[in-house]
Amino acid sequence: MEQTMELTTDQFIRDFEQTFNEQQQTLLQNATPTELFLALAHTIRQYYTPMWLERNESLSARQEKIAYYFSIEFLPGRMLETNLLNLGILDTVKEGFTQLGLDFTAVKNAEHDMALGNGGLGRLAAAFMDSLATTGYAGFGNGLRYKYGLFKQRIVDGYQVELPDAWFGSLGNVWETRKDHDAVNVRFFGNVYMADAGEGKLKPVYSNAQVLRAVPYDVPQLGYKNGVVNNLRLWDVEIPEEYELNYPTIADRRRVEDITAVLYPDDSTEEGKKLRLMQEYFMTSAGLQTIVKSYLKMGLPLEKIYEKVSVHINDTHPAVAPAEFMRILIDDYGMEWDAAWNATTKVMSYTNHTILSEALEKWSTGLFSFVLPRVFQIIVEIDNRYMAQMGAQGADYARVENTRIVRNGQVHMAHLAIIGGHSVNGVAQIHTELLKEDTLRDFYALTPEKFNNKTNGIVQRRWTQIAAPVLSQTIDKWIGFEWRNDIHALRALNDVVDNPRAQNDFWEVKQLAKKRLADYIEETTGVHVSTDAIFDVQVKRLHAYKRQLLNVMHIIKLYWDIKDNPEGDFTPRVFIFGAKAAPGYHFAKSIIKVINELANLINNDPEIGDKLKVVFLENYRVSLAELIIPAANVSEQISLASKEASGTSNMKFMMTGAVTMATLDGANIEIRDEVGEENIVIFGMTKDEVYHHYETHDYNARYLYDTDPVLHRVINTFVDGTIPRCQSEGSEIFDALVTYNDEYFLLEDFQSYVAAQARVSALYRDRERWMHMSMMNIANSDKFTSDDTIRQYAEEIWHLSLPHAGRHR
Ligand code: 26Y
Repeated sequence: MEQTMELTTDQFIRDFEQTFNEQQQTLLQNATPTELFLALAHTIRQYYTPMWLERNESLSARQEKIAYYFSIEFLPGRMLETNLLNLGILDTVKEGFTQLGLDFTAVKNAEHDMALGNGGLGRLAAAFMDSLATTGYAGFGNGLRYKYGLFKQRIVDGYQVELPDAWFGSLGNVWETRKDHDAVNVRFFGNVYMADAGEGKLKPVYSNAQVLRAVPYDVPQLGYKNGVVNNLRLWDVEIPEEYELNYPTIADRRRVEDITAVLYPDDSTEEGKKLRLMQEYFMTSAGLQTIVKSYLKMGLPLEKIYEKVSVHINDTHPAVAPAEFMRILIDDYGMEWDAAWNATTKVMSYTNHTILSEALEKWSTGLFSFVLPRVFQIIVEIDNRYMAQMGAQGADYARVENTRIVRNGQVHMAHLAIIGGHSVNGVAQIHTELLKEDTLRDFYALTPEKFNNKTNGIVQRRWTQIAAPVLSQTIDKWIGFEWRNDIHALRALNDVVDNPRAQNDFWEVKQLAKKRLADYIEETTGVHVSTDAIFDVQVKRLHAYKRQLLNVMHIIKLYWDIKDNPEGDFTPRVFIFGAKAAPGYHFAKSIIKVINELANLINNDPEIGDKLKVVFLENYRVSLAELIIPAANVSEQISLASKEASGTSNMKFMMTGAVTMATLDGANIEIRDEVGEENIVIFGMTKDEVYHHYETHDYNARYLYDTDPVLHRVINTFVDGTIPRCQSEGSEIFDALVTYNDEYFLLEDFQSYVAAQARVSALYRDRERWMHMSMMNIANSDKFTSDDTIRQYAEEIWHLSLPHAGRHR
């Protein structure tokens, strides 16, 4: 049921002016956008605070079951417009600003992105927070309050340079509230032995442990027009007063503060070892401790905690949770092992986000037992009991051995998450199938009932109503407003995809978005791009498996086509890239350098002119995505089949009318199923073909390089001096592709990609056909709403009921 705040423009202006005067003590006209932003944010806080209090009261009065989403990343981006939209007062506030003669856009841009995440996984966690509040489910987030978010990327001489992202800087995070009374202690290091506690019981005694204080900061998560406010709890570290003497110097204190200082800027491989393990345990332990405490306040028996609490483990980073939960139940509250284990496995569930086994975290037993001695003992006990139980059931020995937690001197975190929980899910159909048949096949053979799929989703409100307001108005014009509250109503657009006037409207919308992006490109890079060209976009983390390099190879092919035949009939294209590379990922950084130098070469060649432009936009992040994605004609989703678990930007492009250039990977497959084969451009190997190569070892990149003259020339371009200033990067790429046999099969997919791109050019020239495709994508994008994804989590994994949301429901 829709419920918006009742707020007139006049009332808003009065509230805003009063808050501003109290805070800033200057004249509105003299205020900077940042000062105005702060005053506006505080005005909004006053609006939602009563709802927040009431939500907490009603949840505990009703003893509602709560799901806690544990994630080491949350990537909400800017919150101002989302909060206004969800309160139902975005238009009122914009109107108020107009009446006050203030520039709303400048104020909204003054908010720094909250970038406590690397990419897809963190953005998904933020989307789920929005959707939990919007659907009304009691779902709370639990993470870390990093002082520095994902690094800020600058491009200098074509190279990526990383700068710290001091996102809350000197202003603080305006949305958060510190909750001192919920602080808890977390222990690391030291020795643990078991002492007699009487009645035949043992209790752990710690010596020389380091005790740190975990202090929560709560960030409200507002539901869309329903009065619901959920909670995202982020933990910060402090030194407990009673231990201050242990940290006499500033350097000592710094080492402690390191635990919440930075988000690891890596989305693939393990890194940072000890500190990262400490981060993971810190947020997991602090979160679980407060969850148990607040459960006990209801006066219910601890053995039944699973009736009121679910804990979700987002990827392996919080996967210590089952062991830590056991520790709390047994050591802190005196529960017996069997009752504790029964409760733990019913509480815990886990999502896997990758089939790349190198991204499934493992810790050496030496490090783990040094940092977390008591938790390690518990893990060993869980592992022993698992072996014994499986043995007793007569399970296949090799399978059990492959699935155990402690093996070959390593602690396998995914195994702990699976054994210690009742559910494991992948994030797209193909990904879940691959987990079952490959990555986690032994687990699937032993406990098939735990496996399920939950295809990812996106907060569609952000990608239309906020990022694409003109598109949204045009949708209103053709099908009415209902889709804003019920996204499935968007399907009504299917009726007008061939209406010439509608096509014209949607064409104009895209042109406007392209103009907005073209202006930004000119401002930030100095490159002029024509909005008559196809805007062809690939934005995502830089990773070999995502194959930005395949895109580059196609661009090189086009470059030679034009050079060979400057007068030829050519469909102009602007290729737009945005991508951060993990600071230690050398190859990824080389690709960035090559893209930038190739861009220089092409953009400054008068013979090429407007036929071809290449742009690399630095510092890709959520707020930049909001500018780029609605302006795309073509969405590049070209990962090697089987490697991209799902992808989520593919869904955002689809919904704003881009046509997807796709391999049959991740959620691309489900996008094809929604829009139909004719409204997406598919190319490349299938996952079965890829796996066939793995099984037969028959792939020969050098043979392809030697025998295909086009490919030969394209690959030589990396090393023959055509692209200036990147000799070493060029030969690194050459070696990866030819000498080391092309791990991600770019050469094999190249011709099929080139042909698919030629199809795109031809389709774009047929405007009716193109607009049909584009509008079919918008019209059928409702399947990917994270509201529905989260409903499935809530019903099928967490078993939540839908509480009556808000005051007026
Ligand atoms: C181990 C550690 C260094 C690490 C840190 C971050 C490992 C993984 C990650 C992040 C992974 C990630 O973002 N995965 C993406 O998750 C999305 C949401 O499910 C998927 O759409 C996307 O395909 C997947 O790559």
